[in-house]
Amino acid sequence: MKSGPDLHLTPAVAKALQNRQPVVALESTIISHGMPYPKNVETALHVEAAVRESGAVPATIAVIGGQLRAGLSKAEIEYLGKKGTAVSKVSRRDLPVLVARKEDGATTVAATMIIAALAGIRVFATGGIGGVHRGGERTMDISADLQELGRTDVAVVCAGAKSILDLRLTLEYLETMGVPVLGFQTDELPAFYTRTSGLPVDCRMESAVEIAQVLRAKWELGLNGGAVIANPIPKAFAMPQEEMDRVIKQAIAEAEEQDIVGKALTPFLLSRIEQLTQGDSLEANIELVLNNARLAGAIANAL
Ligand code: PSU
Ligand code: MN
Repeated sequence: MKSGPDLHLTPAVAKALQNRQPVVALESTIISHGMPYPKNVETALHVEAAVRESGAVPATIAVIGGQLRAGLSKAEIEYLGKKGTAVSKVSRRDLPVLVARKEDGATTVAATMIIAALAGIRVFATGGIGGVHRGGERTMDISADLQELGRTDVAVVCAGAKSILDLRLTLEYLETMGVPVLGFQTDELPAFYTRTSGLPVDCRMESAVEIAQVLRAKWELGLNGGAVIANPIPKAFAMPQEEMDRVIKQAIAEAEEQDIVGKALTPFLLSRIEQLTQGDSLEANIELVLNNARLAGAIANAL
């Protein structure tokens, strides 16, 4: 008996892939768990528009009724955004359960990469990736995103990672997994809200074409796995580092006090940071995702 994954593409995505036109994958946990309603829905639609303006087709990825979806309708994006954290957050380990039970889920970077790769999409834009949490050497809280980057052939355009994580350990883990970390017009890993982290990327890239050449070389060599394309937040929207350091410290302390662990930790920290900065961080978050969508579009075009 032969059976494939229950993968469903919208007609626009299917047509673009068939004609070898550029497609950019987008994740859905950022919609349900990463931002509050209604800004999350508004942003998801603006990000799709930004991908279209760059000449690529957007494919927002999620699990709906147990179906793996590449491309969502407006109504489906609205549904995930409105339901918020009541939707399951789906990483690699959660996918089979949702498929078997025919349930809905919002996909993390890891699960989005898996579905993108199944569909044949090679470029994916988001805000920030998961990583090794602070104290990870003790708690072993290491996002499944990092293992996925080590095995699944999708390039992830992001603004680095938030310093809710231990960025030094995150880079060490990516090195171990053989994941290139390419800085777009920067020598440093950006720290999401800020353009710098004090930590170097592996290699600075000047253009989308140069990035596409590295990706092509990687995959032609049979080196499985993804790449991190680190794109700093535009200067005009960067946040003051001292303020973010203070807010992140407080959010982490509260999570420890309340014993928040496992998959609930990252969403808890994200929402506390947003509350503690009175929404300023949300605006920065929106702008950096749009910026990443445009770069991903350019890379997909170049590929
Ligand atoms: N970091 C952000 N915004 C996000 C996430 C992380 O700045 O929305 C989401 C992404 O979906 C990412 C996931 O894949 O959280 C990582 O969760 P965890 O740390 O539980 O692996
Ligand atoms: Mn975790």
